[in-house]
Amino acid sequence: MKRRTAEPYKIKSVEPVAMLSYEERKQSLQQAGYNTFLIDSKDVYIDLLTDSGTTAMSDAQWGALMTGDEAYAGSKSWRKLEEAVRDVYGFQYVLPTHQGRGAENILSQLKIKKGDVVPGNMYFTTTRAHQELNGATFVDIIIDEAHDPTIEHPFKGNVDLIKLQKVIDEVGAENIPYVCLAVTVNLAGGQPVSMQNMKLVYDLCKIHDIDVMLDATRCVENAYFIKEREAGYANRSIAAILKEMMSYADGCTMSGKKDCLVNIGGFLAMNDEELYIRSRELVVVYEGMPSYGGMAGRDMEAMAIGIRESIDDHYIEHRIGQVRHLGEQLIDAGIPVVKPIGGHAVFLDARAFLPHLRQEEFPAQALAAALYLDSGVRSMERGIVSAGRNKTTGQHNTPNLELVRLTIPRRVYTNNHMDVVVDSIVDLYKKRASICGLKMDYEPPTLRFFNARFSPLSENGELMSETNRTS
Ligand code: PLI
Repeated sequence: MKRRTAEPYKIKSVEPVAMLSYEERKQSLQQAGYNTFLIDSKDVYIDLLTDSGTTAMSDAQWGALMTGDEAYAGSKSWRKLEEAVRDVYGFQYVLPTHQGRGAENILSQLKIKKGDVVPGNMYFTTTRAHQELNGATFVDIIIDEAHDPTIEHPFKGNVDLIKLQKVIDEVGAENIPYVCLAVTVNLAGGQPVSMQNMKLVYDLCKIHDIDVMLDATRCVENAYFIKEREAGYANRSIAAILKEMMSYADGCTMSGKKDCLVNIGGFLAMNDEELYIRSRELVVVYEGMPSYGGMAGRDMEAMAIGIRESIDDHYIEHRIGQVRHLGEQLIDAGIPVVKPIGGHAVFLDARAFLPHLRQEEFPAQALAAALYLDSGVRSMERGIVSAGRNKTTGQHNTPNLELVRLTIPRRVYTNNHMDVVVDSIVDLYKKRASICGLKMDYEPPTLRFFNARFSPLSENGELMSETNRTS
């Protein structure tokens, strides 16, 4: 018999969660315009909206908050953070930012000129927004398999080197400010990039004198998949794998709110001194002094510790295991999900779940709303709404992947919570034919998924049949 393992932590402090009735959830959903981003957290039972900034900190991190040095300049806490980033990731120069998009803003402003092309392994919303705001066009160079939720591939986040070479040939290396390589790839389903692929991308870029900038937001999760799946890495520590990954890049942007195990913060890191000096100037303009960059001293203390905790082999094994605990039960129940199960979330395939809906009826948005209505579980649309509109034609971008993301906060929920989520989704799947599409009543001009409002397309105004409804 396979021996079971449990969470590698004890619970020291608890936060009660809301358990609303069906009628109360219905009201909350209507008030939120059927957009899970707009539901108040007090009305949510299990919150799988995001793994961003939702981490439970350790006792060591909470303890360190008291030691935060809140000096405006030259904070001791900053030095600890800088040292942790250098030790764990290996980049020479580090600048703090208030979160990941702060680093994306600075990098994009400094590297991009109007008309440039930024190749990347699938877009991320804020990352692409900053590239576009600075006049670049994003080109997707991820392998084709990443766009098909049913294909099992151990490294579905890999770059297709032929696609990358083609972009270089077509637009010229001088018009490619950098290649943006995400490890893991959020919108592909938390899928990893192999070490071999990272090295090949780096080698190709160096031939053409193009920088590789990592989106390192979930790099520790990526390292775990390399250890598990790539020949030659099974006996290497996560710390060693992570260092090697970073050696195939010129720098990175980081949202500390994910793998750095904190609730706020980020950084921009690089090896190029000149880029560092220019970045430092912009940090002062947008973030604050280069010794706090939008973070309080106590936040930097917590992040310095979180970075070191994140490379603990037991922590990361449990983390990926919990995501799998949810995902594999759904697969066993015949629920269509993105395969293989990725690092930070399980993604429901809304096209396959609700085949009676057209993409313009926002199937993933409707499914996320239905899940909340059924059980108070909050998830997130990652499909046509998140993809926004084409800059030139004004039409909806229509991604192949029309997904609902069940994102698992780090160290927050137990596997019992995951089981409750499974039960709700299995019940919903039985009555999926009764779930109707949505129409968009309000569409914000940028990053529309955050604030868009919807209503059901059914004649009676209900999102789904109320027979067999939960209490
Ligand atoms: O939310 P920020 O600004 O700290 O980080 C932006 C960001 C950059 N890259 C990637 C891959 C992300 O996933 C990311 C933020 N992700 C969020 C908020 C999420 O819910 O996935």
